[in-house]
Amino acid sequence: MSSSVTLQQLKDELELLEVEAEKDIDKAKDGESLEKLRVSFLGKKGRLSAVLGSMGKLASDERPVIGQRANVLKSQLNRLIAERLQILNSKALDDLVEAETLDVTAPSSGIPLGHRHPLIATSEQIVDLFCGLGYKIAEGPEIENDYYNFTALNIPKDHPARDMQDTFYLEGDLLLRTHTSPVQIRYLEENSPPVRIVSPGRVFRRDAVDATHSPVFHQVEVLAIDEGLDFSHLRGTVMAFLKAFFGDLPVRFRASYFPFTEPSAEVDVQWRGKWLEVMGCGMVDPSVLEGLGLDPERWSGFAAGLGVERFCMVQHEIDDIRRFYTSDLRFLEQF
Ligand code: 2NL
Repeated sequence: MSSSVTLQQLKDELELLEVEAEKDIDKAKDGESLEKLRVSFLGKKGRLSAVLGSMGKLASDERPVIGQRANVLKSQLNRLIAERLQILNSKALDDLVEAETLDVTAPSSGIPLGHRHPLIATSEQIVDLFCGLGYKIAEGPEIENDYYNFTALNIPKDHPARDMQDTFYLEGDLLLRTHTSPVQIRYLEENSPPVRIVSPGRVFRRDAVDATHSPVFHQVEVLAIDEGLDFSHLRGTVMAFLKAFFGDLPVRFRASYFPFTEPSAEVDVQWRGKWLEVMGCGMVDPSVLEGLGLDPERWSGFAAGLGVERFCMVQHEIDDIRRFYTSDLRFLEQF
């Protein structure tokens, strides 16, 4: 009958419980199984509670013996569980560290490097060639006013370049520069001749986009002003530049017209059997010099301008100008 519980039986049960609990805790493989053990030994319906529950059936002087032992056992098992948990946790961390070791000697996958846009690379190449001839770089604003972009360059009021159809006008007399010539006008206001300057930059024209036209494109212009400059200096400079860029190709000058040069010429090179127009040039018109307060009887100059897109397309056999502006890495990474 359940009422017959002796002190010895409970002592034996506590001893057995201790031995089994210590063995099981020692064997536990993770926090979850430790928690199950804690519940089965020390929980409300666990084995230790069962011993304490039967204690009431002992004589009153025997109860404290079991009570004390049970309490000592409880804190002992709690401590063992905590210690075991700590060991398991640090072992789990060790396993993780072991599994995650980095091989610092493994070959790297490489850091992807960016590079210059092909257009900028071509522009710099052109600018460098003129720097080699003693030219200084001059740069200026992309937003210009009517005076620097047109009037100072002898571009008449009825010239098509001034038409709303051809120029991006902003507020007042501001506009997006249609060439880099205004940079050179600004430079001449600040510097007295002799000057030799090269001006690269973005320019803007109201063009419909197709394979050869873009409303934004890039120019390089050069300007030399000195005493005694004539067309032979212009021709010699252009020839030297084209030879350095394209190699020894046939070159021809065709008479042409620009409002700011007189005489003017367009220059073609024979590339793969076809004549290709690559730049425009001329002697600076005396009225442009006069407008800058320079005496045309003393000073003369020559100027030339080219489109960087055209040079870059020839250089790399690119057939569509839109490639430059769509930021397609499959295209750009080829350069
Ligand atoms: C072209 C033609 C040219 C100039 C640009 C210039 C600048 C000043 C004075 C006189 Cl400050 N001329 N620049 C002269 C002739 C031609 O460019 O086809 N460009 C893409």
